[in-house]
Amino acid sequence: MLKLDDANIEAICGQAAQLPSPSLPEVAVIGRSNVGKSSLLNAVLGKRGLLRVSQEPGRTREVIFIRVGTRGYVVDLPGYGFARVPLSVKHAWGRLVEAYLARRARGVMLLLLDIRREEPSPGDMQMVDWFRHYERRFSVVLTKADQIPRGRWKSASDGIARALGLDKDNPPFIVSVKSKEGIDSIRRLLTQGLMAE
Ligand SMILES: Nc1nc2c(ncn2[C@@H]2O[C@H](COP(=O)(O)OP(=O)(O)OP(=O)(O)O)[C@@H](O)[C@H]2O)c(=O)[nH]1
Ligand SMILES: [Mg+2]
Repeated sequence: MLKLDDANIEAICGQAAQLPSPSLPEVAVIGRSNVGKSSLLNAVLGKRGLLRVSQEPGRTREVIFIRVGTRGYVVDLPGYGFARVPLSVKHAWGRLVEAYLARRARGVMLLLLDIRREEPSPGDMQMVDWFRHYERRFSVVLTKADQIPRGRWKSASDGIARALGLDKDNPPFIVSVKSKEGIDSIRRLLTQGLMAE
């Protein structure tokens, strides 16, 4: 497996114009605010304090490019769906994330959803529409699996897969940074994504 711990933040972009043009493959995480994007990347990269984690939704407002060795980038995208922000901030978010997708970098997108949510939010559905529109490959990752009994994982996963219209051969991954469940499968996914030609 790729050595993932050689990971360092290389660029933080708050505006579309600051996004670097794509060079190496990128694996990017996106999802509702507070779903656990930054926590998952810290766990997968084995660096606890690399990205800020917070109780307070909307912590990550920029696109953060983390360089992994010489192979490529892992990208932490800002979350959506937090209620108490001005409309201007929501518009800025949309422009930034859509510009990110439109760059058509090689690699894969990881869409994170909280395993406790019974159905995808409008923001989640919008992301899937954008992935399809911009022809970006994506996988779904269900986070915080420690918060529901293991016996409910499969029905939760099947429900989300159905609601998002996922292919049978690309089912959701199930993870918890607390119990470490599924972290290795995301490391493998990342390794494959960063090897993409
Ligand atoms: N129980 C549990 N809590 C988690 C898990 N992953 C993340 N959290 C908690 O969820 C909260 C949000 O985590 P973040 O990683 O900051 O979420 P984010 O998606 O990066 O949020 P934004 O940057 O605001 O978009 C923090 O309080 C984390 O400790 C998990 O697997 N299990
Ligand atoms: Mg974050």
